[in-house]
Amino acid sequence: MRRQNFSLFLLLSFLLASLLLLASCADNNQANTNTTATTAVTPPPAQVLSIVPRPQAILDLMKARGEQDEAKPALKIISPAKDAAISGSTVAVKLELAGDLKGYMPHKDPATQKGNHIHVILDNQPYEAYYELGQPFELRNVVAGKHTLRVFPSRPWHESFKNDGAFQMVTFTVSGGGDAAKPTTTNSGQTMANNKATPAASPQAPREGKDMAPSTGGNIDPAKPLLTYSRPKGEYKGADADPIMIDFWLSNAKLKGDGGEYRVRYVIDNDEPRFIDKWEPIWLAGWTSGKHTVRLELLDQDGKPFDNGGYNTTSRDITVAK
Ligand SMILES: [Cu+2]
Repeated sequence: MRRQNFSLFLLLSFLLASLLLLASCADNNQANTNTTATTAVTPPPAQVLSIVPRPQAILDLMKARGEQDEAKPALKIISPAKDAAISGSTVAVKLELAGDLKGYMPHKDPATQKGNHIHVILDNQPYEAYYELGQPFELRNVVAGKHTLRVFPSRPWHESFKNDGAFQMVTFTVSGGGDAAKPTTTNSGQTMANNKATPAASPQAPREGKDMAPSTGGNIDPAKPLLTYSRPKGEYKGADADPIMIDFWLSNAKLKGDGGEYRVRYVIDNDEPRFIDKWEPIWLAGWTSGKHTVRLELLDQDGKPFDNGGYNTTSRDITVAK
């Protein structure tokens, strides 16, 4: 009995000592331990997006541009012609710009690499910027099949003009087009040259254009409501990353806040859906660095997605680097 008691006493003493030692260690390391625990447990800062007013930098730009933001540019698609049959993988886009321009003219300033431009959309791919209308814009590596082309004028900060006649759409067909197995590329006219059906008879100045990702047109009804996704797109850095503008073109439909029945639903990173009820750009602030997805959808009077050839629901990946 005595022996047992003594053993128990020793054991308890040892345990107590150990606990005290542990406690003092914990005390000494508390700052450390806490930091470690916090980083391990707490998720990265949540992204809380909020709508903010049009940025001052853009307001200043608009002021400097005089009255051209009140322009009513009217585009006409000269090429490809409506329902044109094109052989070969390169489609030359030619546009005519008219209307009440108030000084609006697409052109890239060599110094700033910015300027008014046209957004050119093949099928439902991200738009390409087209600056110098004096020469055609080449859609390269276009695959065989039916395609749609959508165009509308835009400002240097990529906000579209939304007047009647600004937006144009055409359907055309390509035969003997580009290689659908070819990955999306962005580079070099060099690769292009190999693709071209016709050998270059004479060297010509490099044209604006783009190797297009493989796609074909949706079965679209040009008379029905159509939501054309425009922005955001691509990479956003530094001051351009906050806020970021959402902008789109709306055909044959009026939003609720404009006296119609439709709504635009937008979903960022599969977060809770939000709505746009007036056809104008919105600016969202509060983005975290990294990849994000932006989805725009056109909803009918019952709040259901209104389909038109698969174009009225569009998701894009963007990258934010702050
Ligand atoms: Cu743009």
